[in-house]
Amino acid sequence: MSSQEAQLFPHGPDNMAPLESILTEDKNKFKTCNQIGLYRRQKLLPPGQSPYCAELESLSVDKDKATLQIINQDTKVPLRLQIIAFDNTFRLKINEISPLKPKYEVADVLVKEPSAERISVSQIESDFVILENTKGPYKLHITAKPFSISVTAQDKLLLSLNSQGFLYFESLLSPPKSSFYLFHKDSHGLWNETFGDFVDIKANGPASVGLDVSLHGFEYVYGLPEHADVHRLQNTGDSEAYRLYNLDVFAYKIHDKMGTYGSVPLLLAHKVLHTCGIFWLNASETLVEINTRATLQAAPKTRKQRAFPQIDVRWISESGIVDMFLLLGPRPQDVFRQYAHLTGYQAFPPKFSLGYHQCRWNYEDEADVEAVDSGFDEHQIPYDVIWLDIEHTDKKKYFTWDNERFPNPIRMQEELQKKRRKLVVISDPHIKVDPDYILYSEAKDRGYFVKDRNGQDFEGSCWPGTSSYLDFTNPAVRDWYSAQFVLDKYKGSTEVLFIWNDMNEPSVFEAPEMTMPKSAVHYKGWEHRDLHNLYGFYQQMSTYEGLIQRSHGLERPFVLTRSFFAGSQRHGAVWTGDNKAEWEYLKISVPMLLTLSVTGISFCGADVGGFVGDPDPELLIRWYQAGAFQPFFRAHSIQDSKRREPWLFGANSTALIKRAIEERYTLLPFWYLLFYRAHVYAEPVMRPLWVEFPKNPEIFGEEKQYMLGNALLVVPVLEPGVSELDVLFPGSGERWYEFRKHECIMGSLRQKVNIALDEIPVYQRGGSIIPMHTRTGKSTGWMDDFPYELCVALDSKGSAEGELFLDDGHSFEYLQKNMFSYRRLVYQRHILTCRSADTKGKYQSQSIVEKVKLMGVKKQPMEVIVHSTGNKVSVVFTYNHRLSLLSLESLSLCVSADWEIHVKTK
Ligand code: NBV
Repeated sequence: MSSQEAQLFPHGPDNMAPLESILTEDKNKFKTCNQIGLYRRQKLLPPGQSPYCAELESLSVDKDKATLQIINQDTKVPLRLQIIAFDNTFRLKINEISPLKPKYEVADVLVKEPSAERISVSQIESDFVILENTKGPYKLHITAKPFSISVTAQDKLLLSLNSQGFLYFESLLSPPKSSFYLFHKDSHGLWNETFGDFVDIKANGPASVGLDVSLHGFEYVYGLPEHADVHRLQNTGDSEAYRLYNLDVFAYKIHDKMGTYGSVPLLLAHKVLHTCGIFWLNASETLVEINTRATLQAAPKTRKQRAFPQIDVRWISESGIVDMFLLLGPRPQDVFRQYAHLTGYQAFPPKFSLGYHQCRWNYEDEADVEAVDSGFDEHQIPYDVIWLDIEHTDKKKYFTWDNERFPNPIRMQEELQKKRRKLVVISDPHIKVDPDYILYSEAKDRGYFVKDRNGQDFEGSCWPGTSSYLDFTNPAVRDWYSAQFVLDKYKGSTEVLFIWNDMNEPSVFEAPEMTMPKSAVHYKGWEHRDLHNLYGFYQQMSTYEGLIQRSHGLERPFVLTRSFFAGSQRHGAVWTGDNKAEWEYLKISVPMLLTLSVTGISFCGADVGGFVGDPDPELLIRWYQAGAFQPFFRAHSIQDSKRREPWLFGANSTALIKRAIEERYTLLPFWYLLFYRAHVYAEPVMRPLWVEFPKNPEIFGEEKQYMLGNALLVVPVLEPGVSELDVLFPGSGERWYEFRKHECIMGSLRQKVNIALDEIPVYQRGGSIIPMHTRTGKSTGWMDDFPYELCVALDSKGSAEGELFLDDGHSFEYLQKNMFSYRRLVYQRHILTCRSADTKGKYQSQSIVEKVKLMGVKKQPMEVIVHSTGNKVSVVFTYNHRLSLLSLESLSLCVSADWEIHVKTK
């Protein structure tokens, strides 16, 4: 052990003596904006005095690209602006024309270079030019002096860029000759920057970039995860800017704009008739300021002055170039598609991963795993996955097992497999410095670790003690790491083992802000500062590829990551890290997940029960009830917490937790469909109300309740002692039906509803059909052939529609061999039909629809007749007048076949 290590781990790294120092909630470990040099530098820029001018004579427009030179009048440094257009999106790239050294450009986040549509000049004058994309209604007006760009839609101003004059571009310089300069106090943080005891030496000097965008007519902006904060982005005013810098923030403070584990530099703006997105493709430390204001403008007809809202957004990044995408919608769904087209769609999760996950730091040994596993059977609670945290390894050497605690991991997994359950184990990116550890020695020999600024392998401390960090930005390292997951390489693994990537911000103890020093050096010589926010993205990417290779491209992987970037949705799931077992953290989980969801990451969740601390039974029950209706559903707790398996809180709590988990399992067909639609159409699974009710301004700020797909309104109980909830039923003319009690409530009302501890307030939207299972099994694997129930909720016109997606639940055959069955369910004019939604599908399910519940059927039917396979059969039904509820039971209709149910009223 080195002396530094001895200090850090007085009892050896395994005993983790310094946990207290690592696991502090000391915010001073992290910077505030004013402690960030690049922010201070850019804040010196006076507003409204941009030194940049566009040289319109340099404009060249070939068929799919416009190029223009812009020049800084003070420094005379010329920049090149490139504009391309596609699918109501403009991409604006600004880079130096003849740089001394190139600046970092993000690779691998965009799924491909977008193929540009035709762009042309619609007008050019001495001081401005108007460009248009021949396919869309949007135009770009470029003003020469000072340089600014406005985007209009049907001649209405939508966005403007550099209208505040904050375009900023620091070109890379040669280092100053005198080393004295490198080390003397540098208050602007140009060549060095101090934070506490840490000094950041900047080999390339200042490199920051910035740009402002004003959103005209907008009052609501969202996005920019990850912050433990409300869904609607707040004015930053004179306070802290939103920081996008991936950090390991243990027990993060809530309502804070500091960076946490992941970053998606996508901001969404919404108003009644327009939604747009601004995607700032930059992976270095980024700060975003938001200022809402109102300008006085003359109303079009009356010419009366009225306040016109505007949001000014300012993007500030440490390095790289300006690469901005304007996603112009106009509907929320268009923006989701435009963004997914660039950064990828949600990976289609294997079905098991939509079930319930049981995690703890740590399940101690094989006997513990077995006991917990059988606990679920004893209490007849469904669950799919048990998780092993860092203690399962031999001295925190990932891909190994602690032989004493886990002498026979294969047998353990076989036992799980018999019950159709899975195992997830952790695999962190830090690799123990230990020449006898094959992963370490091989990576070292191949030069696969991130280097320090002197060219040596970077060494930092983490769970195993001194560690080096794999350089996942190098494709060869990613390939090599992927290959470690192959079954004969990863000893003790089987095909039911899946992966959890933690600590991949990356977390480095005793380092500035507990992360990798920015001066560390990656593949091709890029500094860590250039790509910091991409580190976790790349690890998950490589893990995902590894699991694909392991199954020879046949099976869909499951990989959970803590750190993420734009595009991480392609590789699996994300969770919100180390929350606390407190009501406030349950409450904040909803807006945090909504924000992730609208920025492409549909498969997201928060630790159920809260990671740090011990929840009381009420909090735990309410958390299970909330978690069952959130996309990734995993209970997890810290090492020194009390055990928390669902049956440890008394019979009543067990029953309620069990019921919440069962609710999740009955709704699996619906979850599966929502994930399929996220995967194919980029529709968020969990949706803020503004996405479903984009024309109702009164709900644009709502974040306690949300929608699952377009059909279920979820109102989780987020406070203790609640017996009554104030529920907002959105949409005038909408009908809502209590999910289990079928009572109908009209939209556009706020209504008080009584809520007992055993109730989860969930409402089905009139006009929707929700597919469910009629009962639950031990795990999702037992439920494939279970019968279905269709919940048909009629709208005011007496119609409803829905879908059902079926495949084997785990392979890529739905994609490669059309082995899927995509069914469309429509209720119209008293007939429910089940037809194919995609005739390419070849999958034949054995399952049947056993029950159909129709809510909102105004009259008692005379007869109900089923038409299937050429037969017509009259079926038994019950009708409840008070609830207008028609129930059909004991049906036997094949889900993959075409059939009709006729409800005869006269
Ligand atoms: O691996 C241990 C934990 C893990 O349980 C947790 O979920 C992660 O967010 N990990 C962080 C490292 C230590 C946290 C204090």
